[in-house]
Amino acid sequence: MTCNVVVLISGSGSNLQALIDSQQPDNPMRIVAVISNRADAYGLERAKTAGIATRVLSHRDYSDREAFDGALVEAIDACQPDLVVLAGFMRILTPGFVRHYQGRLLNIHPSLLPRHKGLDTHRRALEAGDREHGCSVHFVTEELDGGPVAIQASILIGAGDDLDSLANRVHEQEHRIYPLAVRWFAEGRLRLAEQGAMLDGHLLPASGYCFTN
Ligand code: NHR
Ligand code: GAR
Repeated sequence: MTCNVVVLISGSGSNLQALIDSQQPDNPMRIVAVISNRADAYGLERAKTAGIATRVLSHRDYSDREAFDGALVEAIDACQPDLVVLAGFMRILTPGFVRHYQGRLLNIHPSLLPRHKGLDTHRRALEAGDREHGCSVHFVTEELDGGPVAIQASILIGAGDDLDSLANRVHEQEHRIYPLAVRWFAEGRLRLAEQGAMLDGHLLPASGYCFTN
């Protein structure tokens, strides 16, 4: 009844750390491996410190996205995970990869989806004059940052907020909602249905389960 999780990272891995810290006896989630597409990702050190197996697969060693994703699938499936978690993973995944893990692939995105899909979200929220910003955990589908949202956390943008403060405040929320979403999935409470994300047998709204701050 443990839920084996493989985490994909590209960078600092603070979300990975939050997931590591959530591994408590009462949580059925267990991280079995961390895979990075960058050898210098600090998250690899975090995993090693926690005694978790690591692997580096550099996208530069492959001729195209299909080849990289094929190797990635092989590395992931060798761990037989129940769930694959993108935690600051910066490579867009091919439709074949996404289909292979349909319903068991989660991402955390630093915006209130469907606003600000893609990169550089904090800057875009500031430049748009948004009053609210935040982060979303969503099931990954073929549409980039477009899959059904499971949980969202919002914050109010203050007059004193700049890029740094905003990123920090959103990160704090990420570290709260990602472990929760993964736990819900591990407990069998959260799943992807044809109509969208479901929690405890009920269809969630398009914005997912919402925390406002
Ligand atoms: N793949 C699919 N198919 N669908 C999603 O929803 C995905 C995905 C892969 C990653 C994370 C996503 C985010 O939360 C994610 C969601 C990378 C890029 C990107 O443009 C965009 C969105 C996300 C992640 N990556 C560049 C690329 O060419 C590389 C950028 C870099 O290396 O810094 O892959 O924001
Ligand atoms: C997080 O803010 C995450 O939402 C974002 O990258 C950061 C990774 O931080 N993800 C994306 O932008 C995906 N394109 P971390 O490595 O410290 O978890």
